[in-house]
This record gives sequence, C-alpha cells and structure tokens, in this order.
Amino acid sequence: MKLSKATTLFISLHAGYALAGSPAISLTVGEGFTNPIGFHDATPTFSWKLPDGVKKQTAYRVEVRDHELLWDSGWIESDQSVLVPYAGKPLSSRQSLSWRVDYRDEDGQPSGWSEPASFELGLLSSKDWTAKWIRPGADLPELESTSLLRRSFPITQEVTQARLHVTARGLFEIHLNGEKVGRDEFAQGWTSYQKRIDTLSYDVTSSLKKGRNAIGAMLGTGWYAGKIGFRGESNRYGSQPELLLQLEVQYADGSSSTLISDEDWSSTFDGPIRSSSIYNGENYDANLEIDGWSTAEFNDGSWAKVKANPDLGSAVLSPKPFAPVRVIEEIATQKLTEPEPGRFIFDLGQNMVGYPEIRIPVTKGRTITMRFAEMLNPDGTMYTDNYRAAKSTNQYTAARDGTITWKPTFTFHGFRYVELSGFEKDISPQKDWVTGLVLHSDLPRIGKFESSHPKLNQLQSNILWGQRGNFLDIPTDCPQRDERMGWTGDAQAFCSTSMFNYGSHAFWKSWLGSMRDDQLPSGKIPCVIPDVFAGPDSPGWMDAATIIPWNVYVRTGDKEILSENYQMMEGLVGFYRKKAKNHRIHKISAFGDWLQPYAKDNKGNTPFELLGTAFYAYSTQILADSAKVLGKTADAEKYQTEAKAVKQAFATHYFDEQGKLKNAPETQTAYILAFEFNIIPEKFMKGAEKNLLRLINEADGHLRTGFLGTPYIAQVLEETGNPEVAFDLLFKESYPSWFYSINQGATTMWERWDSFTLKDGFHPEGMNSFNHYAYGAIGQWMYERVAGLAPDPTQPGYKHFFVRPLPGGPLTSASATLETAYGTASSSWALTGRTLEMNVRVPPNTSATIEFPNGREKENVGPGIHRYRLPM
Ligand code: RAM
Repeated sequence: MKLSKATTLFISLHAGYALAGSPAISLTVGEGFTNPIGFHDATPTFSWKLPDGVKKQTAYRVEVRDHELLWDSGWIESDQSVLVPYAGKPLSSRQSLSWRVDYRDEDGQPSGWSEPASFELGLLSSKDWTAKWIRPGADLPELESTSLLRRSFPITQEVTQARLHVTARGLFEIHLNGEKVGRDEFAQGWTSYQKRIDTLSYDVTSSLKKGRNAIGAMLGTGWYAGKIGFRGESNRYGSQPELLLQLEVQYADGSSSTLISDEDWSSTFDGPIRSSSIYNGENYDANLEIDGWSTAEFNDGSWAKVKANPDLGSAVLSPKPFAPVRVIEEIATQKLTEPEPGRFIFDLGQNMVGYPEIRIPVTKGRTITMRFAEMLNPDGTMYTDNYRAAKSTNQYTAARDGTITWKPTFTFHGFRYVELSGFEKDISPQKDWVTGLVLHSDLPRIGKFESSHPKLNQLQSNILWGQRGNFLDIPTDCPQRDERMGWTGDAQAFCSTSMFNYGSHAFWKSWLGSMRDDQLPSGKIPCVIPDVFAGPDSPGWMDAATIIPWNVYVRTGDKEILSENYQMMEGLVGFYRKKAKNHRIHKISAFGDWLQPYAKDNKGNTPFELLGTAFYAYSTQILADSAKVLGKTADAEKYQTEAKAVKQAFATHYFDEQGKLKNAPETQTAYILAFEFNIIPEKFMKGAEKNLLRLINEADGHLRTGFLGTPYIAQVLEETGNPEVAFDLLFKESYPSWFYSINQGATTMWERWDSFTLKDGFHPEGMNSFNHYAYGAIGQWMYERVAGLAPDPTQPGYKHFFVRPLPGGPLTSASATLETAYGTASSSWALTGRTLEMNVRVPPNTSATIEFPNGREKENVGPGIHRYRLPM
C-alpha cells in the first residue's frame, strides 16, 4: 500500500452526552469484581468508571464503611480512578462493607457521591475455620469413586443472614434442602493443594427454613485424588477427597450459630455416580439414585459415620481469588448421523469443552454409552486416537422406562461430536437429544475483533474457542487427552491475546500464585503448574514467571502482580545465571522451539543454548523493568547491567558483522527472538533483517517457527519495516499457516497446523490436539496492530494507549473494541477506494496517541469519539 502524506480531512467529535456532575459508575473492587461476597483481599483496591462525556478526573474521594466509617480518603488530587488502594482501618474476615466515590472532573466540578457498592470478605485464614476435614469412613472402593456426605440440623429462629464457607481436597457440589448451592462447577478448582486451597463462600440465607434442614455434599476425586499427569497413582495429591465446610447463621434476635463439617456427618459410596474421572469420564447408575438425600426428611441411618480430622494442614486456606467454572453457553446439535448401526453421532458444529446434557428415552436396566470426539474418521465414526489413554466415556444406566435428562458432574470432555449407543432397536434419535454445555472459568468477555475477511474472523473465533476450551480453572495446553495440564510455555505465548478477549486479570494472578508455590528451590519453574510433572528446564516455558506478570501489568496497570511475583522472577533469573558461563547458557535441557514444521524432531532446529541465552536476556530485562516500576532503583540498575551483558554475549557469540547467525543453524526463530528481545545491536539490524527475510523466502514465504517463534513473527516483521511479509504470512492458505488449518475445517486452534488434512487425514502422532491455544497468540498482533488498539507499557492499563491501525493484505476493514477499566476503547478502520475512514473511541480519563497509516503526523487525543477520513 502506498503511503501518502497529502492533506487529510479530519473530523473529531467529542461525545458530550453525560451531564457534568454525573456520579461514577461500574464500581469494582480488586481485579474487577462487582459486589462480591467471599472476597479474598483485606487490602483491596477500588476502581470506578467516569461516565461518557467526562474528560478527566482531577480529584477523588472514597469512603468505605461497615457500621461506621472505616476510611475517608478525603479529597485526593489525582487522576487515578483504577486500582486505588484502600488505606483505612484494618479489615477482617466476614466483614461486610459498602463504599462509594465522589470525583471532580476536568473543571473541578464534584460529581456527588456515587451509588454505594459493596463487598464482603471471606474467611481470610485458617484461623477462621473451626470445621474439621471430613471424609467417608471407609477407603475409596475404586480409584475414582465418588461419595455423598450429609447431616441434618435444626433452625429454630428467623434467619437474617446465612453464609456457607466451603472447600474440598477434591471436587465438591453442595446441596441444601434438596437444591444445589450456587452455579459453580469443578469447585474449588486446581491449585497447588499442598500449599494453597481456595475456599468459596455462598449466600444461602434464602435456602434455610425454620425447622429441620439438611446439608449434603457430593465429593469427587478430581485433580486432587484422581488420575492426572503422566506419572499415574504416585502423582496424586491425596488418596481420598475431603470436605471442609462451615455454615454460619445469624438470627433476628442477634444470636448466631455455626454448623461445621465434623464427626456428626454421615457418608456413603452407594450413590448413583459410581465413578467420575477427569480423563476417563463418569459412570452413572440411576438405580442407585437416593431420593431426597440432601433433605431433612431423609433417613441416613444406614450411612456410615465420617472420619473427621481437626488438623487443618499446612496449606493456606484463602478465598478463591477469581470466578469459578460455570456453564457459560449451550450449543444445539447441528447434525445427526448413524455411521454404524445403533451408534448415533451428534455433531455440535463447534469443537468445545464441557459436557453434554442428554435428554433421551430409556428403558429400565439399559446402559447408554456416551463417547466423545473432536473429529470424525473418514467413514464417519469417532476419531478418538488423540485422546490417548483418556477414555473420556460416560455411561448412564436407566432405572425406569421414560425420558431422562442427565449430565455428568465431575468430568469434562473436549469434543465436537457425541456418540450415543446402547438403545433398543428401532429407536429414532432426535437432534435435541444432545445439547453441548460449554464450561469455563466465568470471566467477563471484554474484547471484540472483526474484519472484512471471513477467514480472519474465523481465526478470531478459533482463538476465542481455544481460550474458552483451555481456561477451565487453570490455563491448560489442551482439554481432551490424558494431559490437560497448566503448561507454562503455552500459557506465556497466549497470555497477551487472552487479556484482550476475556477479563483474565484475576485468573492469571491466581495461577501465578500456584507458580510461586511450586517454584523449585533452585529457581527453576516446573513446566506445568500446578506441578504434577517437573520436566526439563526449558527456556520459554520457565519464563512464564516473568512474561505473564509483565504482560498482565501492561494491560491492567496492576503493580501488585509485579511485586507479588518479584522474588519468583529473581529466582528464575538466578537459575539462568547459575547455568551461564560468561553470561551465556552453554547447556540446558529444553522443549526447544516446540513443533517447528519441517524440523529434525518435535524440539525444532533452534539450539537449546541459543534459546536459553535469549530467554535469560528477556527475563532479566523484564526483571529490570519490573524493579524500575516498583521503585527498586538499585535492583533496576543491577539487572539492567546483567540483561545488557547477556544480550552482548548473545550478540557476539551468535552474530557476525553482517548480522548473520553464526555458531548455530540459522532458523527463523533465532532471528525473531533476537529482534523481539532487543538483542541485536543496532549495526547488525539491517543485515539480520535481510537474513530473516531470506529464510522466509527460502521457505516459500512460510513460517518455520514453533511455539517460541510463532507468537512474535508478525510483530517482528512489521517492526522491522516488513508489514507486507507479515500480512502475507497471516493470509497464507498453504501449510504451515493459520488459514491452512481453517481450510481443513478447524473451529478451534490446533496443536499442529496439519493435525488433520483433507488430503492425508490425521497426523500420525498421538500428540494431536484439536484444541491447543498456543498458536492463537497471533491474536495480539491482530488486535494491537491490524485493528490497532495497543496498550502503552509506560502508562499501563490503557491509561494511555496507542491507536495504530495497519491496513494491509486483502483487508478492507478491521476493528477492535475493548472494555478497559476506564470504559470502552476502540479502533476501527474501513478502506473505500483510496479513502480510509477511522473511528477511534477513547474512554473518559484516558488519552491515546493515534499513529496514522498514511504518514500523517501523530496526534494525541483525549476522551470521546474521533473520526478521520484519510487519503491513502
Ligand atoms: C505437550 C503439551 C504442550 C507443550 C509440551 C512441551 O505435550 O501439549 O503443548 O507445551 O508438550
């Protein structure tokens, strides 16, 4: 595209719809929570949005109270409206607070107090628990059996407030008087259970009644006592799930009572869920359903007493700091086939993660089998090879004739197809027998990307589904096979992209907590978190410890994520330092540039030592930058010097005077990382750029990068002044490329570009996931550069941001919209003939720098909607 500097037509509109003096809106605490209960942080932060029309905040005043005023910040002259730290009287567990804010706008006009918002703290430490860990009296009959626990209790007075605080070592579902409590699934989630167990709090005031009540718990082995990882049984955190529960009730007369999990509970293994396994699926026998098991009327005389343990253990008990997994969406069956007699396959049209809800006619005693698959074999049967050892099969045995509705409880599947078999002959299945229930951490959807190109939009959809499928409480590599672990390399690659699509701030912060818990004394970061498989050292995997905190900081402005993880980052950099000689890594174990196409093996052709030195430099640079942000001046200098030395060592060892790689095979990834991590000395840059372009050319314009190089390839090409090469890669249709997988039918991101091809069928290797988000990392470039909405690391959290649209390739329009902590930001452009229309939205109390794609001088703009028409 020709860039012209000719005169430009320009209109700038300022949205003026809010009246001066409008109170703040969307009050949130912490990492974006609205009126939470069971809140995790006794030193919270407060954020509010200014209404559209207000330009800037010049001062604020926050008040926090319970019965009395706990904090009045007084008028603070500041434009800070996001993550303002609490500085009042100490807060404690269970405290219920309300808060409000008043601000002055650009003219010094006070807004008046906002409507109050609230938050209620959960049980902040183990000291708040009088409950005991309970488990069924006997050992698990089978490795992944489930159990039911219950007790009844009286309520003699009028209840004014009831809170249920609960957690498990394992998975739980709580029922009160016959009803499930809350909408959470896979609670409490997966943390490094030896170190930290998250607790959940529920408002159950309206579930209690005067008279006899009953509470019940279903317990599953889940990630805690079930099979997870590669090491079989020895990997389990514990042999049996356990429950910890405290029901705290307040009465109208001012008195209160607490019911706890203790030896007064009863238990049975004889419920309908015979076994439930994350990898293998669930086995349900309706003949064993126990009517009313969680109601007061039920007689549990035949149940065994539980075992109770008053020792709470050494793991920190603290409120879950982000949203649990929930059913987010339902998908209807698109197509129904019967490739083999009696085996009915329901195609949901979308590879998804969760489980099906089935509504089917059954006859007493029959067992219906449900199998799952992401793809079909050429003959239309289920392709399940890529599940490897994960059986991922559910069974339902009917207790009566009639129509039943069922879904599993403690297992999930990665699938597009559901196969039902086991019916009477002559049955005529209907599409509405199967509905897909999509499950993932219930994070707010905050970003949207659209363009004029259907395949690019499909790519965005695949990226989104990759995220949805792999954000089931922790960031996983894949959701279907015998793995589903928190692979650090995949996570760091995808983190920035994820932050655009969903409000993932708290999600990452929590997972980084598990990473801190599992860091080894040497400073090494295990390659999956929570650690169920320490694995090799692996540059690019371990560096999730620096890259993720930094990327989240840039996109949220949350300095705490840097301070919390600072020591961990130092530990990692120390680990590299010990491995290095003269600032260069000479020997390191690694996954390499994982899955580089056409490489000698899965680990790619870029030497581990080169990757090690590059990531050592990058992580040290991030540490230095973090030290600077945190005001640790001496550290900042020290680590900056170290980063410089490592970069220099890299440059002298790996580059010749022509900017050509030496002492290592030339790979695209080697050049890309050297550029991205700012390692290449100025004088070698032109040469290095030429060599990278040559390598791409030799690959006939294709990428030859794996998990480490691919995330940065477009960015590096564009930043070295070769946007057309970046667009060419993005819009490539042949192997290996993003569109190539789409052309083979992808509705999610695949582990390999050719996991399946129309020509040759399935990739022969067992490691062949159809839901692997790592290559979705291209999303970042699409949002930040193609549509042009990019954060500014020096004023993080979109306090100031860049609008840098880049029309190119076959695109005639693109747009990105993001709900930032300040309000909606967006950048969109459309090209008609030689005229580019741009539409930019800047939220209140922020500013943006617009970089025009036709060479027109940059412009700094304030809040409002800005429209431009540019000749190109
Ligand atoms: C695979 C995982 C993951 C990758 C590692 C090295 O088994 O799926 O994507 O990070 O190996």
